[in-house]
Amino acid sequence: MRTRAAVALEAGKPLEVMEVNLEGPKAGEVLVEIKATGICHTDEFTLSGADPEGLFPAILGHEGAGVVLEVGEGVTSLKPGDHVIPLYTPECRECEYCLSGKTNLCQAIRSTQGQGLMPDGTTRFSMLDGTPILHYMGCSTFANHTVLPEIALAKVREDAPFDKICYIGCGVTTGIGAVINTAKAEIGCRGVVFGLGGIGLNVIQGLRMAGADQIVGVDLNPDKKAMAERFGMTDFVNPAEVEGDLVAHLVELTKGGADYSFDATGNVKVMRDALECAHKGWGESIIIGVAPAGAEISTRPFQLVTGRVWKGTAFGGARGRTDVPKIVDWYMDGKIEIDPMITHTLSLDDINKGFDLMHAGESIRSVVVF
Ligand code: NAD
Ligand code: AHE
Ligand code: ZN
Repeated sequence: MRTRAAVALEAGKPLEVMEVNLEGPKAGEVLVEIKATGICHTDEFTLSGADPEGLFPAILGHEGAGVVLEVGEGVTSLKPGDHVIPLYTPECRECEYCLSGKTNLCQAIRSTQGQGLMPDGTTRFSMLDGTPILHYMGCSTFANHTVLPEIALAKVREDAPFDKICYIGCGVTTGIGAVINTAKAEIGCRGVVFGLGGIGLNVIQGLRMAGADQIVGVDLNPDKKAMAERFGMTDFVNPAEVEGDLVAHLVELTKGGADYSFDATGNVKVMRDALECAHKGWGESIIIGVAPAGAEISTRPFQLVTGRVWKGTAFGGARGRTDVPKIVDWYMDGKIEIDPMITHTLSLDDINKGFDLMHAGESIRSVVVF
């Protein structure tokens, strides 16, 4: 079939919206009509050329929601008409990682996914002249139709609006999951969140759900303050306005340091500050941000010797097929909020405006509706 997609032809260039060829689903695969997709900073990171796994030409996008149109041979858990959210972290429930019970990082298809290919080592997308186009994070949601492995789709309820629940495909689950699954934050804790964008706001929302007493937000952009307060931030710190040392300021503000701190910027200097503002003896710092190729984190080992813990999280530690339908229920039941964070809704033709808004710091989430 043919479909319309925004294609990343090369790093650092705007996406090009065009008709592309899409082959039907092979065994174990599912054809999905994407109804809406968010634009995450990770899409921008890969498009910029900073991603060591970035390959071109590719169809980016990993924060989508849609409807199953067709299933390949052997697919048993989904049928045409089902509403689904694509999962860049699949859940096969069979690999060593899934069975460990210790991680959400299913490895069943990770190697081909990282090469922009389906599990059989081929791509379903091509240009009209036959040039192959690679998949991205196993999702490629910047296309009106895409093909995914069955294990990379969460089936969700049919009354949930696509243009909101697409955000659960990455930002919402990553932020809330970082608090609940990775930090396992407890009632009465103090949290510090660096970066109040599409992920950081969901960390704030997660901390509020967990019953945190203090939620400090740190961002260089003061325009992010109001939205963060709406989601539960109790104190705002703009590093550009702090006189003296930012870490010392945050330790004082939190009366000894954060029980849990989170980096949602992808900046390795910020990651260090996040670790070092964690409480001596027990504070945990969770890295969410994705750093460019070649970037490395550093700190004095003494920071860890004296009890701080450095951790990371992918997709908020969520097991997608199990947890994502529950998070959709939380949204539909009013336990979490999504709507105010979706600041812009765009057509596919205008997708590059979503990247411009992100660069300008004017959006939280832009969502493309097909
Ligand atoms: P975003 O662009 O919406 O937000 C980033 C925020 O960080 C902005 O508000 C910006 O002003 C702020 N910021 C930038 N530099 C800063 C600094 N030095 N100090 C304080 N604040 C600063 O991005 P997003 O979509 O929220 O993504 C955030 C990060 O999380 C990105 O690196 C993204 O790739 C990553 N991410 C990781 C996962 C995961 O599973 N680990 C999932 C999604 C996104
Ligand atoms: N490809 C990059 C790393 C990108 C990365 O860390 N991706 C996160 C999800 S970001 C979603 O917005 C992730 O899930 N990582 C785990 C994994 O297996 O990819 C690089 O540096 O090579
Ligand atoms: Zn993302």
